[in-house]
Amino acid sequence: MEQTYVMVKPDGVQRGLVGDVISRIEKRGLKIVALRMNVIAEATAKEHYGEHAARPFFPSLIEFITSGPSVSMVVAGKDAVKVMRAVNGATNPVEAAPGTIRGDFALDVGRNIVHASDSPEAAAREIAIHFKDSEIGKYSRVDEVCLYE
Ligand code: DAT
Ligand code: MG
Repeated sequence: MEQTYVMVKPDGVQRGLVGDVISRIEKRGLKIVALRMNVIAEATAKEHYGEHAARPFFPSLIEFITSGPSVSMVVAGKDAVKVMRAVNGATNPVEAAPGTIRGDFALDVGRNIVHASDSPEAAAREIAIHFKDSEIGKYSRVDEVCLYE
C-alpha cells in the first residue's frame, strides 16, 4: 500500500479541525498508520519545506508552521498520495473545490490547514523526516475487504 505524509498545520489545530480532517481521511478508506502532535522544530520545518527555500513566503511559512502544535500522520492506502492531495484540495483555498478540506474551511493560501506530500518520492522523504520506521504501525482495517476489489 502506498504511504503519504499528512500534517494538520497549526491553524487547523487551533481552529479545532483535527477531528474533521482525521474523519475525512478515515471515511475515505485511507488508513492512519502513524500519528503525533508536536511543535515542529525550525530545522525540521526548513528541511520539510526545502524546495521552497528561495521563495519570498519561505520565512513566514517556517514561522507559521513552527508557531504551535501541528499533527503529523502517515496515511496509507491505494494511491494514497494522489487521493490525499484531492482530499486537501488546491493549495490556494480560493481555488479549492467545495468538498475538499481547503475548499470547505479555508480562505488564505498561508492558512490552508493541511499538508500532504505531492509525489511518492516526496512522501518517502517527508515520512523519513518526521517518523522513525518503528513509529509506523502495521495493521489491517476490518473494512479493507469492502474497500478493495
Ligand atoms: P501544497 O501545500 O499544496 O503542497 P506548495 O508546496 O506549493 O503547496 O506550498 C507549500 C505551502 O507554502 C502552502 O501550503 C502554503 C504556502 N504557500 C505556497 N504558495 C504561497 C504563496 N504564494 N504565498 C504564501 N504562502 C504560500
Ligand atoms: Mg507542497
